[in-house]
Amino acid sequence: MAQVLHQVADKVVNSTVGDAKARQMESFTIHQDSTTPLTTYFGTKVSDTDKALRAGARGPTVLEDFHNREKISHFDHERIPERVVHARGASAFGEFKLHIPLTGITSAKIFLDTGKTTPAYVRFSTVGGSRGSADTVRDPRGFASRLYTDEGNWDLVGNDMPVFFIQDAIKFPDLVHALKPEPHNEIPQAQTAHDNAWDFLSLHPQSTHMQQWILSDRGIPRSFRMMQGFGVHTFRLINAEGRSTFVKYHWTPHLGTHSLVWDEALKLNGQDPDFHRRDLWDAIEAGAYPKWELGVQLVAEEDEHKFDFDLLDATKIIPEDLVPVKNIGTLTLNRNPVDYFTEVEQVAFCTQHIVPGMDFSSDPLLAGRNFSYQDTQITRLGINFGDIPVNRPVCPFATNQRDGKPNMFSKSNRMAYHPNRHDVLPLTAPAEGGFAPYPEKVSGVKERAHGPKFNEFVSQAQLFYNSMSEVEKKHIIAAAQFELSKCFETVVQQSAIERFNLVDHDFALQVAEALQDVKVPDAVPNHGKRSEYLSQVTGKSQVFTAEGRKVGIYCVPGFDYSQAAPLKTELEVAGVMAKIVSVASGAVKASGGETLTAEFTFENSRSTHFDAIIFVGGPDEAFAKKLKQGRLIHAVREAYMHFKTIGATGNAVPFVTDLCLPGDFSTGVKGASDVVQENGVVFANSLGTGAEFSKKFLDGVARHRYWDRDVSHIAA
Ligand code: HDD
Repeated sequence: MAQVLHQVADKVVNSTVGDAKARQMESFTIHQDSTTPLTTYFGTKVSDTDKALRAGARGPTVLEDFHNREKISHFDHERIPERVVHARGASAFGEFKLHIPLTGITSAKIFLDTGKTTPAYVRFSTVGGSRGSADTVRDPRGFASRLYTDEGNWDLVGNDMPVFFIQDAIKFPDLVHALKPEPHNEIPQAQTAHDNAWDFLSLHPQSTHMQQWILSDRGIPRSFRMMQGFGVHTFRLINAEGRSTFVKYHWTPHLGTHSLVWDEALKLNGQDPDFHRRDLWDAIEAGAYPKWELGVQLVAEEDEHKFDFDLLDATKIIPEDLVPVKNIGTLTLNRNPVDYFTEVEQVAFCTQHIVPGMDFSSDPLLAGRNFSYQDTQITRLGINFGDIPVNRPVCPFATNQRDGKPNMFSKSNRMAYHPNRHDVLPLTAPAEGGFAPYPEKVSGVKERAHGPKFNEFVSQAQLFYNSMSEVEKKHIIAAAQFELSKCFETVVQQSAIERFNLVDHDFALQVAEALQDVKVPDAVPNHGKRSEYLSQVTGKSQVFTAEGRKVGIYCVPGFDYSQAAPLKTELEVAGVMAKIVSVASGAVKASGGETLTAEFTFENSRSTHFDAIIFVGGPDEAFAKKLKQGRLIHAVREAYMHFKTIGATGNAVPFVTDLCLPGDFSTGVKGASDVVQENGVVFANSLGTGAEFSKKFLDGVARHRYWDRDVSHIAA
């Protein structure tokens, strides 16, 4: 009988707590507390870590101090190269549950077994900025997901936009060199608003469609929790008989797909550069676990050529109007990492990590990625990056790969080759779960070329622009004006305007209003087609909910507890994170002596930290006067300008209505206890109608923004 040796068997802790990945990670976690004395790396107890060993109190420091040398030397090597792109990111663990099996489409068990809960991991990121750059810059967002399936890790390394700038991976170094800061002075950080970026983009017609996506509100998401994710490429699913179906993957957030406004994004870059990672962390800590549906667009092999675009072209979507997205499972993120460096910085995604029942298409962008990711992990982490806990599969695994640095596991198998005399690590046939590539028939001459449909660049850019609501179009125009106005060479502006003109003449004309030196060419036809699914304002699959939103309840000390406390509870019952904001953090006293705990202060936060704000009234005129301070006036005006819902109760009402709705409502509410909602300002003199107030306020929060505000109620 063959001697069966297991090469690397993970010590999965014998516990029922958490899923298989959590238990595996726990087995690699070092716990240190007050019972563990400080030692050197090699176990010698340390009695002083604050003063180096010296020859006399004022004498030279001696080399013999091994603790001093170990400490400084380790510190000197603490950093690893940051990711060349997507350097800034945040992650969470979670789980995936299938609810609709893809029977007959694939043999991948992850898509067949609805009874199974699969451990999951997602890293969200910006693309262009360095590790320490701000979160709310205009950029695509990475949405790199990993499912630790029973058949190996499946990495779907996508973005929050369904298309990409380029069609062929050979152009990726050029793209990144152009988008990164200018090489001579490394300015600007984490932005595409500079000459090289728009020079590259306007000289590459293939980026025309992606330009629309980054200029649109998609480029400044409200939250990682409110972003779609897309696999971008066309992949394949393979069934047990070896039949292939083309597939595009979509992650659709339960909280809807929502964005910041540009002014808010700019301010947040300074006020809270960690806005997105904090938002994800806080939501998970609060138990408000973000969820996404995994959707698939399936195209039969024989339908490959029935579209007017090429399925292998990553600058094209398959419009949902043509092929519906079928949601098949739910991803929930429910666990924050324990240690950022080991679990986020060292996660190594690879597009080539797929499992049996899946395969690639011949998309030339994907082919290059399948080389690049493995390659970059070697530079970042070393050849044994697969041994790092977050990268290890939870299914049994064993390879004949050996050595390399550092290598932490002793392998008892003495025959690291195949075949061998004891049949250690036998191969597995496809029927037994072994991976089998799809036997695609290929033929052709060796040439540097793409299919003819790759040469059409404008149609889907027009489709995107045409599908936007008026307010979204305004945002695209403003974004394009901002970006190009930061390009200092007219040739770059001119070239971009000419490209924009091919998308839509009116769009180009409006962008050009902010650029003195450009000439808009004559109009070219726009096909006028629209998609029902692309707008974040009117899109068919858009979700509007107050759940998961953050509301600031502004309580000046001496506030009326009976107005604030029930409101906080009602908001929380609706899934809102309701935060008290006051002059100082900690317990804030109400007029009756009761307290609420302030997590934010008027000075350490701004209205930008919240999706909506509420001002709570107090007992008398003296209290009402206290509201009239610069910081609070600014909060109201800023929230109003950012189209957010603003609430006011009791005698805080005139303070808010005077600022937001001068004229009609300057004296507050018409009927004493009526709840009024006027252009996103919700107010009630008395909270006898508390539930009605909460309902109207929550309806406003769910709407996301009151977009029509910029044309109405503007103070003269
Ligand atoms: Fe990439 C990282 C997404 C094209 C080369 N990419 C990276 C990450 C995401 C994407 C989300 C971060 C992974 C993480 O969180 O660790 N990349 C995309 C998408 C693309 C794409 C959606 C187009 C559809 N990428 C692309 C090409 C190449 C690369 C064409 C190279 C030819 N990408 C890399 C990389 C990175 C990376 C250099 C940097 C760090 C890493 O891989 O792990 O290899």
